[in-house]
Amino acid sequence: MNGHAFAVGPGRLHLVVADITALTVDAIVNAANPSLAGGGGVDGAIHRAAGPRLLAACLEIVRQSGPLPTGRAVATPGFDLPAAHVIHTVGPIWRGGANNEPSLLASAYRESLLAAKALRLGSVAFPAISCGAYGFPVDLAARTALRTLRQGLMDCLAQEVTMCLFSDHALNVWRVAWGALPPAPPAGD
Ligand code: AR6
Repeated sequence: MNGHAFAVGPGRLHLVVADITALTVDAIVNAANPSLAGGGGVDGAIHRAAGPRLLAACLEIVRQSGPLPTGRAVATPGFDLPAAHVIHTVGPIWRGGANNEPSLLASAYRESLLAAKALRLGSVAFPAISCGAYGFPVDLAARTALRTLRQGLMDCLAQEVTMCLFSDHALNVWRVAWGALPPAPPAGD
């Protein structure tokens, strides 16, 4: 698999090109919408690969708790996927950048890591949340996501975090963004 790995605190960040539905990790993250009823893009691919029990589990969550707000996350089993769990999150729709989009995107990553931590999972793979149908500029998404994932690794929310990109071009954008990330603030700040 084409990719890179970087040590972050006690953990590691991987940047890879892959179909996220094929990854053997404890959890894959789904870039869902608030209805959790499936959709296109990575959401559709995850539902197809997990089988119909995933939709039933998602609809039950929405029946009990209502639609999933943007920036929040919830976990289900992975059913027919190689990953044991799916963490569903909702990224922001890009509306020009003045509507809190970066902090909502950071929240989607952070809340997904917190959901993984609550289940004591070690390895989590993310797609490029909001970078498809939701139209988030990829370079800003990469910087926002990578800063949040770096902090999550330093906070020991997971041990192995994978950014699963869908093209060599995307991998390169994310690799450059990782290299250009400003240093992390010292612990305690
Ligand atoms: N593995 C990894 N990445 C993928 C895969 C895959 N199998 N398929 C697509 N991507 P999107 P969003 C990449 O549109 O922007 C859905 O309909 C894709 O190239 O899936 O958060 C939901 O139901 C892109 O870089 O998610 C929502 O309504 C990234 O995944 C809405 O779209 C995210 O693209 C969410 O939009």
